[in-house]
Amino acid sequence: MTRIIYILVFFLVILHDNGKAQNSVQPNVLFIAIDDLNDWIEPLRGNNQTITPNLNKFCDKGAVIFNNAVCPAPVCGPSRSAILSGFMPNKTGVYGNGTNMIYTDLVKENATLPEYFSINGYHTLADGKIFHKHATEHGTDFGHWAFDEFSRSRRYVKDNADPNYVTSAKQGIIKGEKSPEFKAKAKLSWGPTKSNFEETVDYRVAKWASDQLKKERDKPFFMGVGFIKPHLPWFVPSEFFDKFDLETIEVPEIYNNDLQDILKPNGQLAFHPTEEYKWIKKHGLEKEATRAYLANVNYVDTCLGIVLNALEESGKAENTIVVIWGDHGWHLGEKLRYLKNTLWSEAVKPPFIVRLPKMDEKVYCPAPVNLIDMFPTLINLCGLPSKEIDGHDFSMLLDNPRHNWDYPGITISESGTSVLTERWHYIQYLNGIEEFYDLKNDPKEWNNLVSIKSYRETILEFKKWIPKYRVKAKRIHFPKPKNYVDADADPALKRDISKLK
Ligand SMILES: [Ca+2]
Ligand SMILES: [Ca+2]
Repeated sequence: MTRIIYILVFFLVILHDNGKAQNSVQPNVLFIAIDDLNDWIEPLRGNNQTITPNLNKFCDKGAVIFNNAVCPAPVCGPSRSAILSGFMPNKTGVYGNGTNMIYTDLVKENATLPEYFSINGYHTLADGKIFHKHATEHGTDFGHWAFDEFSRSRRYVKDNADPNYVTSAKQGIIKGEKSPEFKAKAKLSWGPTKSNFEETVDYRVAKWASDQLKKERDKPFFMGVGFIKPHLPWFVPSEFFDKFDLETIEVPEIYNNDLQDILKPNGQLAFHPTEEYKWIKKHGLEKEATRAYLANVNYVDTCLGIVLNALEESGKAENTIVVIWGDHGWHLGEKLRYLKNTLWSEAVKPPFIVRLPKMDEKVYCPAPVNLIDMFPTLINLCGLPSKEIDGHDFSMLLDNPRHNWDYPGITISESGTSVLTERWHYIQYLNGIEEFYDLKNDPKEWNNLVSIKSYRETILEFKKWIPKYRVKAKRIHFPKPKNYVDADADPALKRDISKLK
């Protein structure tokens, strides 16, 4: 009898607790993605010329800056697919931008992050790039299906580069001058726009978000704000370029022999300088490229400021969790390349900043959390039921940034896996090539230690984290639809969220 009473009391307590969770005010989530942003922001000190006053102000007021966070994959689509589905690339088979997660078995059955918030009583809304955009048989899949409300600022705005100043490798133009000499199969292009600030995409996304923040709702919200700069092309209004003096710009330090210690089994070099790197070098455009990226970072910080100020003015800041994340990093010459999609630190370490309403100081957390950890962490912080996904709840690190954290940061690409801790970085490619770096003594990863015997046992510990299997990628290519027709007719996009796990 006593036992039955105990059990009854136990269930009453549980019922009481659950009732409390539902009745207490759940926090809003402001989920801000910045495309292709590396550590060139003032809080991460990746480049001392960078100007990001709004990020600074935000961090100074109170935030945790994760200075060793990693992305689940080092390129847009796979990184965002993992973050938003909760499943690592080796489980879904999404390793490249050519694979749409909507057609994978796991995503067919499971709610994505915004859908999970929607199922659990939140109003979800977004503008800009949250999911990666894919062409489908029926039109464009913007990831719009995942939100209760989706705005399309991206659709109506063109980059509008000023032809007198544009630089483009593909078109063979440097500072407005066209020549076959200048042409290269390199993806870089930059220059000031003819549009003014208010006509640019990210400004419109920021304006949309600030308007939405003014609205009163009877439900808590999950709001996605997806900025697309500093993604290429680096076209932003001239006022952002003008803040950086080209003459005095310092370019990143490059070690010319950096690739010499990464060898194939036959002794040949595994990596070579890329077309982008060679093009920049050939035409002496290092300073121009550096300035263009800095200008784009300053531009996106300005747009971010509009949203963060609107949040303060709305009075909702005291009940809103803010996460600001980049989908992966970016090389600007390091390892003799530009762009992303490598397993080196430049590409696998994006900025990641979290503010809980109660925070009132700027702190750094060195734990190598993974952006995929946002899914379990946010649902925990908002009192949503737990879900079977990859990733680990890091909410204890928000209370104590030095709390134990047992996981290395794992990044999976088409070509291999990166396993990163605060101290060490191990990389293993599918072709068997390996790298190992001591980040304390060699933060630029210049000296590959993999063949040094004394590290053998440490390396073995890292090898344990390499995924045991990789689901094969299902690539379905469709031609780009005209006029950005929404892919709503695609059966995969008609999701009955009540049936999703
Ligand atoms: Ca990206
Ligand atoms: Ca090296």
